[in-house]
Amino acid sequence: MTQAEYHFTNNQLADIFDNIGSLLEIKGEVIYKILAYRKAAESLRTFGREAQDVWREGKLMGIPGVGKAIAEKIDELFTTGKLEFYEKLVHEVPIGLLELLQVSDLGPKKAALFWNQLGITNLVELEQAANAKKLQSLPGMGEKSEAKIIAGIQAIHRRSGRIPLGKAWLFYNELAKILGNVPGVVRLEPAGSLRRMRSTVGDLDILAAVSDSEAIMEEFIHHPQVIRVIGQGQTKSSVEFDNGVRAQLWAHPPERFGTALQYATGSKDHNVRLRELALKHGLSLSEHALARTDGSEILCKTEEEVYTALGIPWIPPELREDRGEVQAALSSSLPTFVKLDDICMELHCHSTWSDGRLTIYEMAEAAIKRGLKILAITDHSGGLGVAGGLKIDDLQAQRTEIDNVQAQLGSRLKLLQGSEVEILADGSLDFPDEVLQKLDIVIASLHSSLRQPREKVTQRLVNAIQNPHVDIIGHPTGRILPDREGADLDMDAVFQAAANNSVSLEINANPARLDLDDVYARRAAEMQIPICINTDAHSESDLDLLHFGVSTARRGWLTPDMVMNAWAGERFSNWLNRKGIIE
Ligand code: DGT
Ligand code: CA
Ligand code: ZN
Repeated sequence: MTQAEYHFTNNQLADIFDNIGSLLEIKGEVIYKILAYRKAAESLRTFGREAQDVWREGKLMGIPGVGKAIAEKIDELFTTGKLEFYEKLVHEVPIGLLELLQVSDLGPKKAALFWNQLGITNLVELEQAANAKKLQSLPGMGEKSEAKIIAGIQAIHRRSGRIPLGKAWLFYNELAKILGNVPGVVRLEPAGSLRRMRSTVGDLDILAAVSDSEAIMEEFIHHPQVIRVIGQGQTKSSVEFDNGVRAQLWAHPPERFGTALQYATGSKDHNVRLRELALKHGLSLSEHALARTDGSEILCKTEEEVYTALGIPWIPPELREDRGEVQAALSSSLPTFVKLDDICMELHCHSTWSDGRLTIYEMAEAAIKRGLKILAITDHSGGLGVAGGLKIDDLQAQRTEIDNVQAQLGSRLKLLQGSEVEILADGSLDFPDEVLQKLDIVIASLHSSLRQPREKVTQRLVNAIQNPHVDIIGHPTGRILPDREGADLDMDAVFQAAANNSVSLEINANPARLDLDDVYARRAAEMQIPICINTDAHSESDLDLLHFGVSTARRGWLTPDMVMNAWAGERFSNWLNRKGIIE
């Protein structure tokens, strides 16, 4: 028997149950019911398999935290794509109230209070009421708590300005599974800053090649997570989701998909350059069409055709920021940029010896699975009590384990023993030189006292770079996207020191970091500083974050020659031995 089946990931199911829990709590439902939804959500998020597969086996109730009531709801979602209970609930309790819960220290009780007493149903209304000083006279509230709410809303505005690339990417992929399957859709591609792989994304741009856009537009605006439809049309619709993400869907017929994709990918400044170029060729380039002066259109199915019509080779999306790429294309001097397949080493990862989840052997197998040839195990140093770090005495035992694993692996993968050694607040390193000297590779990183004054924090990094045993500076600025700025570093001084000592600077591929960023990476590479791209993996799936780092490198115009993880073994070992220190 075959029947229709709707797709939901575990995270999407969990979001629904979390929302139900919160809405019930605002409604004033008894606590055990609320907790049941929360528990199911939590369990789904950490469950190792897709709930949909378990459902097909008829074993939903085998998932921890999933009892009969929840299993029935999951079943309803998979078979109908909807959940009547949820729809009814949303009818009773406005879903916009969930936005209120994102304000720090604002729980369901207060959300219920604002809703019942003032009729507030979303964040915008809450902000208006707070600014009009209407909250302070409510029971349990006061001037202070009102001011706190205003500050909390402002923090959200700052935060929700841009979405970190990692989140945007994951969410796009979830949407794409649904939108790509709408009948009639020939192609679906990300566009905008997401396709250019900017470290943060303002809104998602999604482009569909489809002759009749009605079905896909309907699917888009009725997606279960949509909380607001901002605009709606045949070629473009725009919505906001309950996770704060805004997205635009552009639909164009396949015969002009290339023109549309080129336009929607941007950046705006790149497009302006192309338009100038088009004019020089007696053409006009717009959102909809590439046309000759007589008005006749040049249909471009692919982007390559657009660029060819303008007399230049296709330019990779990551480069389209008007940073000289059009000029380089015109003079045929665009180099071949590093790509995922070029990377054959991971030089920064953690095992169970510190805070990683996999043993050294498991990490090695995971690396082999991904085609890597060299893997450096770089657990945290724990000399001065960094949580979970290795003590000096542990290093010998770890070396023995690495040797044993190496013997098992044979020539499939070369393991290096390294350390991610902490740069302490006073600028010294967490391990003494005689310990560092025995390691195959040393990463020095800042994790604490990032807010020191510029001179002091810069000097810490420069000291580390000048240490004869340090090979790499991990995530150099220490930024965390989207909120935590990096240390106030004098990057020129850092780059100069790195260039003088041939110390590598890392592009940390974790999308919460992407540090160095594209602009710094480009400058560093121009100064002949070897760049490395590492995932800093703490688990197997972290290794799959590599592409974010590679895209950042491409945005920084890096060629394989500039990226150490793409070097041949001999060049790499020569560099490791650059100071003539034999390990
Ligand atoms: P974002 O969303 O702020 O991270 O940045 P983008 O680059 O995704 O920009 P967005 O979403 O405002 O627009 C998507 C694309 O549409 C953009 O990359 C290029 C194109 N576009 C938007 N506005 C204009 C415009 O005024 N002129 C031109 N030529 N292209 C535009
Ligand atoms: Ca965008
Ligand atoms: Zn690390």
